[in-house]
Amino acid sequence: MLYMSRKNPQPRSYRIVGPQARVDERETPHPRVQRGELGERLRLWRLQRAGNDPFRRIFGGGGAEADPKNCLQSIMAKVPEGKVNPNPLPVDDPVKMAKDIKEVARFLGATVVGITYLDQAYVYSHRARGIESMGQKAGETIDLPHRYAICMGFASDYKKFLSNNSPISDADYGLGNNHTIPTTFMLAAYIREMGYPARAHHYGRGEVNHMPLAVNAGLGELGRHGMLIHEEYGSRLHLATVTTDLPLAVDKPVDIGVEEVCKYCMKCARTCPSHSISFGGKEVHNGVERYRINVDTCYKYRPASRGEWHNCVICVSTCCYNKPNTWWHTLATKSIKWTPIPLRAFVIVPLLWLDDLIWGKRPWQHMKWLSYDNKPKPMVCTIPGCQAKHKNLIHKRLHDPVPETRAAG
Ligand code: B12
Ligand code: SF4
Ligand code: SF4
Repeated sequence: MLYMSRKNPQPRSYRIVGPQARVDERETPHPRVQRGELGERLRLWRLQRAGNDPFRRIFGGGGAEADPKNCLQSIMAKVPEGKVNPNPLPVDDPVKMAKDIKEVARFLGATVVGITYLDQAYVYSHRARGIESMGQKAGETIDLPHRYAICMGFASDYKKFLSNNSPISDADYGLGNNHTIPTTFMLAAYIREMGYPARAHHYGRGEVNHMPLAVNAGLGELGRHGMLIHEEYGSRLHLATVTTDLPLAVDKPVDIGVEEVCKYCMKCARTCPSHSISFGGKEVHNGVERYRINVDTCYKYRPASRGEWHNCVICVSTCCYNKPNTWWHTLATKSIKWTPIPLRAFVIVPLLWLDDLIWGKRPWQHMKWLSYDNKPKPMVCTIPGCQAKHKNLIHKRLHDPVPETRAAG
C-alpha cells in the first residue's frame, strides 16, 4: 500500500515527492545479511561476532555464541505486552498531557523527547522475526493502528565515542542501545495503566523506522550521513519510540541549519572508511528526497574490525554537531540557527574552518578504560616469513570528493 504523508509541515532536511511504500522488515539489512544476500563472509561474521568481550556478549552483539539469558535484548524481546487498564483517565487537555508524558519519559531515562503523529509510511509492512509470547509470526503483516508516536533519544558518551572505532566506543554504543529498552517498556506500561493502548519499540523489538518519526517530532534534522542530527547531541542519540492512542499534542519539525551545514561540511563523507557517504546531493528513494548512504558497503566494513569492535561510529563522532555540551557549542549551533537562511553560509564556513583546526579533520583520541586501550595495533601478517609492519586498524585516511582519487585512495 502507498502512503502520502500530509499531516506534518515539511521539514527542510527531506522532501516528500511521491507516495511512500511501507518498508518490509524482511528486506532491511539485518535479515538480508542473515540470509547471506550480502555475501557469506558477512553472514558468518554476523553469526560469530561475539568473541570473548563480555560487553559485546551482554549488549546483544552476541550472534549465536552468547547466552541469550545474559542479554537484556534477547530477554525483553520475549516479554509479552501488559493489558490496558479498562478505566481510562479522561484527557481534557492534550497539550498538558504531552508535557506530562515528556516529563515521564525523561524521568524514566530518555535524554530528549518529541511527539508526532504515527505516519503509517514508517511502520514496517511485514515482520522479519516472530515472537511467540506476543503471538507474532515471522512474515506476517504488521498492524499498528496507533495515532501518536512518542520519539525518544538516548545520548551516548561523547568521550567514549571519540575512541572510535574501539571496544570502548563499542561498549558505549551497546549500552545506549540497551538504555532504550527499560525506558520504552516502562513508558508504554505507564500509558497502558492510564487506560490507553501503547507499544514499546526499542532495540530488542520494534515495528517502526525511528528516524523519520524523530525528524517529524522535532528531535533534529536528517544529515548527509543519513542520521538524525540533534542540536546539542549531534547524532550520538539512540532512538526509540512508544506508539499510543493517548490523546497528545504533537510537535513540529525543527530547522537547526543542518541543510546548509551539510552542503559545505562533508566531513563524514571524507572520513567514512568504506566510502559509503556521498559527496553529492540528495537522492529520491521511496517517494522521499533525502541524503542516503550506501548501506551495503557500510555493513561490509564491519568485519574489517577483526573482532576489535562491532559498530562503526566514525560518522557519528566525526560530525561537526558532535560536541560536548558546552557554552561554545551552544553559541555555535544557535548562531547558525538564528541566522537568516540566505546568510547562513557566512557563519558556517568560518565555523567549519575552526572545527577542522581545533577538533581535527578526523576526530579521534587515544584512550584507556578498564583493560581496553585503543592504541593502533599493528596488523599481524599471515604470510610466512613476512616481517613488514602492515597498516593498523584505525582508519584515519581522508577521502577526496573527486571519484577517480577516491577509487585510488
Ligand atoms: C538496519 C540498520 C542499519 C544498517 C543499515 C542502515 C540503513 N540506512 O538502513 C547498518 C548496519 C548499515 C546500520 C549502520 C548504522 N546504524 Co543503524 N539501524 C538500522 C535499523 C535497525 C533499521 C533501519 C532500516 O529499516 N533500514 C531500511 C530502510 C528503511 O533504509 P533506508 O531506506 O536507507 O532509510 C534509512 C534512512 O534514510 C531513514 N529513512 C527512511 N525513510 C525515511 C523517510 C524520511 C522522511 C526520513 C527523514 C528518513 C528516512 O531511515 C533508514 C535508517 O537509516 C535502525 C533502527 C530502526 N528500526 O529504525 C538503526 C538505526 C538507523 N541505526 C543507527 C545507528 C546509530 C547506526 C550506526 C551509527 C551504528 C552502526 N554501525 O550500527 C551506523 C550508521 C550508518 C549511517 N551513516 O547511517 C540509529 C540512528 C540514530 C540516529 N541518530 O539517527 C538507528 C535509528 C538505531 C537506533 N535505535 O538508534 N544500521
Ligand atoms: S558507520 Fe562507518 S562505514 Fe558506515 S557510514 Fe558511518 S563511517 Fe561509514
Ligand atoms: S559531518 Fe558535516 S556533512 Fe556530515 S552529517 Fe555532519 S554536518 Fe552534515
